[in-house]
Amino acid sequence: MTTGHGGVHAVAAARAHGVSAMFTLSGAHVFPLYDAAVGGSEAVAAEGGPAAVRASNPRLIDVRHEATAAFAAEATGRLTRVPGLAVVTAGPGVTNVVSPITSAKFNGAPLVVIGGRAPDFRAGTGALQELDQPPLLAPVTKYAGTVHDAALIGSSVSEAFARADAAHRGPVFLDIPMDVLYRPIDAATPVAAAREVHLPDPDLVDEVAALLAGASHPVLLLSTDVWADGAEVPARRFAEELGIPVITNGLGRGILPNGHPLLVTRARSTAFREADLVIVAGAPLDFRLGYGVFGAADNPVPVVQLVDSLDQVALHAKAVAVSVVGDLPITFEELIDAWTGLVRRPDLTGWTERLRAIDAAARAEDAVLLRNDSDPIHPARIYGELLPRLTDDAVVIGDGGDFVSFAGRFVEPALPGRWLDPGPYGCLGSGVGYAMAASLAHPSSPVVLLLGDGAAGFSLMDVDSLVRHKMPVVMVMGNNSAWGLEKHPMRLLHGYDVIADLNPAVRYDEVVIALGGGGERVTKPGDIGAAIDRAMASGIPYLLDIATDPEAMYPRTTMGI
Ligand SMILES: Cc1ncc(C[n+]2csc(CCOP(=O)(O)OP(=O)(O)O)c2C)c(N)n1
Ligand SMILES: [Mg+2]
Repeated sequence: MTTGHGGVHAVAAARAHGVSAMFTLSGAHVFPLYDAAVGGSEAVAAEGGPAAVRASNPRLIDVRHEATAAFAAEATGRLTRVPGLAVVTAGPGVTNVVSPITSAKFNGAPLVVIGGRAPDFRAGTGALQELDQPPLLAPVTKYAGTVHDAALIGSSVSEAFARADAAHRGPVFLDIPMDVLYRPIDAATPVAAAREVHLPDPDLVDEVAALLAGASHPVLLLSTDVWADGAEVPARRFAEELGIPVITNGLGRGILPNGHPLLVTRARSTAFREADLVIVAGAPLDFRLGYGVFGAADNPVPVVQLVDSLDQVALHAKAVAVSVVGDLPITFEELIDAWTGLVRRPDLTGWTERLRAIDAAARAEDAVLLRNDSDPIHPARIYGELLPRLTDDAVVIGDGGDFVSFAGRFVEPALPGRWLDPGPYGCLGSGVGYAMAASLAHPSSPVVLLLGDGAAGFSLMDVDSLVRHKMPVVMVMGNNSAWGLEKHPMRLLHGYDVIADLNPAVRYDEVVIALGGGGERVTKPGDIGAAIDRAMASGIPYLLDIATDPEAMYPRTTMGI
């Protein structure tokens, strides 16, 4: 039994689901949630202040823009595989988190957002910030609703976490009217039920094995949901049993660590063009995967999809031969069994070696770019200096356009769950929130945030939050004084560009210093390495504002349309 106002019941439910942080920005509509997080006024009085009682409760992480709070909660779900929690005040607090909630939807990230709401007893009379919020969030959540009964707060919040964490993972929004949230009540203490198990259809698993038996040029793509579903170990074992070449993307990066003999990410276009079977595990068949068309458009390569839930099956991709729906760890285990049971198992050595050679050649070309000595600095040189300084446990986060696209090409993580990009929704401004989540999830690992100068403008004020919460994020900015990933495409489409230039005189490093962090501006390629060393050794949020060549654009093959 739990006794107290609604905040106590909501926090008890969050705790039952393993939540250890509440990302938020203050608002009176949600004070009871803070009160519960610090243990109530008696505990605060006994402990001599709220800071002292934080340790045994979900830690309150307060920020300067609600978007940062919700991005941090989204990234917590992605990195830790425990749903993240953001709490925002009524009205503008809620409307400020529509973009991060949508990102969570696109990323299959387990996220619960609790919003304040004007009191029910004032409904329709014009109370401050009164807005019917769930209809705004309904299209971008798995569920959006209002809790009108104080007795149901605990069970509703518990249900919200269970829904967010069920396949296919995603965001859930609840708002609680202020009078309901403040009402004291006794209710059963929520318990988190075990996740439901979804077994793949064994006949479909056999069909995949049969397709593999007949394929001489198969390719396996490992993506975000392989990590999200906790399938990284069986997925790697499956790849190694088959000797199948592997490409990774999203949070699937690192499942096969850099240097693994089956990892042929840099031979991706040849692999997809010449494949006779493509197995896509844990990713939608969207623009990043050519909408599921590999090989010749009029005679595409058969595709196998391994997904965690029925709504992930691509209905638009005509080349899909089999879609296996089920928990991905079980699916991979059963595929290993089916494969080892085959009478004839094709030898993939020649095919894998061919792709490895192409991958190695591409990396050798990269090595030249990474040493680029041009002045102004080419963005690739920044990665040339950064890569040897990244430890295996480093978390690398990208927020920007072209500068971050280079990262996608050059940074090959050594461990899974250590790479965060914005995902297919492509929302700039997620970086500082994502970095907060990484600092909490991996407090002893370096957290490196790669920032475009344009992207930085969305959230740089929240470096103040990094400083206050002692999160020593290393920010590496590729500053081309432009919205590069718009400037170059506009030139391509229109022959000129407009409103794509940013002010080259802005000192982003000084902004960070003013907020209590450290920073410096770098203009010479030879100075980058030592500056990264200083940033990593500083122990504080530190921004390297590295002036790069505005003309150095990322060689893009798709604009995502
Ligand atoms: C919220 C949001 N607004 C606008 C865009 C469109 N957009 C995509 S990339 C980009 C340019 C990013 O510039 P910057 O961060 O400086 O990186 P650069 O391409 O210059 O390396 C813009 C404006 C977006 N993706 N998200
Ligand atoms: Mg830029």
